[in-house]
Formats: sequence, C-alpha cells, structure tokens
Amino acid sequence: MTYIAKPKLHHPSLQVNKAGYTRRDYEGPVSTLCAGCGHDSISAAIIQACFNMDIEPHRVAKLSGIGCSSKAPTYFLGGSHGFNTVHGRMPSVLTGAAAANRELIYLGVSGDGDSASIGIGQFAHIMRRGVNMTYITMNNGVYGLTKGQFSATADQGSKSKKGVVNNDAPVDLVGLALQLGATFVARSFSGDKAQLVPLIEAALVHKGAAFIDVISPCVTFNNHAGSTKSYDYVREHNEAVNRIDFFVPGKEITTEYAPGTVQEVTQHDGSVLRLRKLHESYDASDRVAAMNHLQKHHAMGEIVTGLLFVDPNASDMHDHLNTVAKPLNTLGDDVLCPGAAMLEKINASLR
Ligand SMILES: Cc1ncc(C[n+]2csc(CCOP(=O)(O)OP(=O)(O)O)c2C)c(N)n1
Ligand code: SF4
Ligand SMILES: [Mg+2]
Repeated sequence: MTYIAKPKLHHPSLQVNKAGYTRRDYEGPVSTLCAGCGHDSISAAIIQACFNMDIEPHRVAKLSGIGCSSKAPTYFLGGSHGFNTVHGRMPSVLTGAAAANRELIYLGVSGDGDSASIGIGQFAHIMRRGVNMTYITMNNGVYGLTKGQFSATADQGSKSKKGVVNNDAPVDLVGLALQLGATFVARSFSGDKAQLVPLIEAALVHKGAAFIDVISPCVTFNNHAGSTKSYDYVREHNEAVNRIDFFVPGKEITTEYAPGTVQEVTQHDGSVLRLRKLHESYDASDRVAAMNHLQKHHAMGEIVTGLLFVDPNASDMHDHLNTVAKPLNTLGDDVLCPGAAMLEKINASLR
C-alpha cells in the first residue's frame, strides 16, 4: 500500500475560498514519508499557497521524477493532473505538456538527486527555455529513497550519518538557474512556512521559468551534526536577503515602510511582490549581483534564502517559439491541415 486515503467528510465550518474550495480540497492521501521529513512541510506550503490563490485544483498539472521528493505530489492536490516520470526526466515531460497546452498551471517537483545528479541536463534546458512553470526542488543533500548516499548538492566537507566525508564540490541549483536564465529564482527552507508560502504564490503567477530550491532536511539519513542540510544547521546559517509579501491583482496595499527598505515588483498579471529588504543593498533585479552574493555567502558557510532574482517582464517559451494560444487537442482539421493548394505552394518553394 503506497498511501492511506483520508476520510472525505469535511467539517461544515471549514473556511471556503473564492473558488469554492476548502483547504482539505487541496490535500491528497495521508503521507507515508518519514515523520518529520521536510518534504511534508513543503507539501503543506503548496496546499496553503494554492488555497490562498483560489486555484481550481483541476487547473494544475503536477509532474515529478523519482525519489521521496518526487513521491510527495501524491500527498497534495489530489484533484490535479499528475505525472510521475522516469528518474531525472520530469523537465522534458513538463516541457512537452506545457508546449501542448498553455492553459494549465505547471508545477514541477523534484529532488536534489533527481535534478542535480541524473537530471542535471534536463534541469539546464528547462531553465534556459523559459518554460512557464514553478519548479520546486526538495533539497536534502542525499538520495533519501535509496538510503542516504550523498547527492550532488551535498557540501564539500559535510559528513554522512556514518561519518564519511564528502570531498566533491557541490552543485548549487540556484546558481545554475541564475546562470541559465531562469527569471524567478528563490531559495527557502521547509521549516520557514512564512517565507515559503508567499514565494510559491508569487512563483505560481510568474510568467516564465520560476525556480525555488527548498532546503528540506531528511530526518532519517541527513539530520546529524556534520550535515549542512540538517534542521539545526539551516536554522543557524540561514541568511535571508528579504521577506516577501504577495498581493493578488487589485488588492489595496496599505502597509507603510521606510523609504529604501522595500523593493516593489509588479508582475505581468498585476500581482505585486513587496520585498522587505533584510540586506540593505540587495537588489533582486540584478542577476549578476545575485550570483556574486550567493557565492560570497556560500564561502562563508551561510545559506542565502529569499527571492534572489526576479524579472517581472520576462518572456516564456511560448513567446520564443510563437506557438498557438489554444491547447493543441482543441485544434480542428481546418487549422491543422493547410490544404492541397498550400501544400503545393510549400513544395514548390522547396524545389
Ligand atoms: C534511472 C534510475 N536510476 C537510479 C534510480 C534509483 N533511485 C531512485 S530515487 C534515487 C535518488 C533520489 O534522490 P532525490 O532526488 O534527492 O530524492 P529524495 O529521495 O532525497 O527526496 C535514485 C538514485 C532510479 N529509480 N532510476
Ligand atoms: S528517507 Fe528522508 S527524504 Fe525520504 S521520507 Fe524519510 S526523511 Fe524524507
Ligand atoms: Mg534528496
């Protein structure tokens, strides 16, 4: 048995959102991940974000690869479209789905092994193509599902549960996403829901490739002293550059802040992100500065979190390829078949 169904009965006084759903409608069956696994907290944050945003669950397509992290989508958005791909191949399947139907909201869920080890090539191409999606990695520095081997994001010098030292340099998915042209790049921590929920909300409406790397401790294999992905280590070394307030389009913003302490970003759908600066000079619109900041603080053993970069006017894969707006399965013969005369003209032009 891979999951335990939840009772369908809802308490009559549960809050209902504007789309007519309660928070329970965004859940899935009972999770079978280890108690305390960071991945379950990220699932809870996704549920909260979708509820807050009044998203109809059937409008979401959630895709993942293989791993405990890639199994997590089973436990949220039970009424959404779902696809579990081969290990590390979620990005190409998501790209294909997004190309065929731009009307769904695409949510890619992956692990550090799934994205930074076997799937690193696929990760690179989905970011550089600007696929319109929210891509979340649940990053614990190990292959949890196959019993705790170091993954490619494990820090140099960090120790396994049995005391083995990792001598290899880590892959930083945030650094890679920035370099590859992702237009919304953030890092967060599964233990910081206040930071994570608005980041997910903002990513869901971002047009283009939105990437959130979430440090998500594996309590069974990587939560000991010597690990840089444990709850204690992340709490002690978390260096947030900003806190984000997310406002849906048209909502009045009344809170006042001192000049220079807030960076306001209006996205293409009219939603507003208010970035309350924790590092005075940090500018989330400067890609190169974000890369420098990340490297500098990583060398100091710090984990930089927050919205690191956003381009609110980004273009996406559909703009790059000039694709048709309608889902491909709704196009009739009249559109798909150019007709004999047009075919003759095309053939003539090639002779
Ligand atoms: C092609 C292929 N190679 C290897 C495996 C074995 N395998 C399953 S999950 C996994 C790693 C998962 O690690 P990660 O993506 O970090 O997820 P976690 O379990 O840590 O959340 C591996 C190597 C596989 N299933 N398929
Ligand atoms: S093995 Fe680790 S990653 Fe997998 S469910 Fe357990 S705590 Fe989570
Ligand atoms: Mg992992």
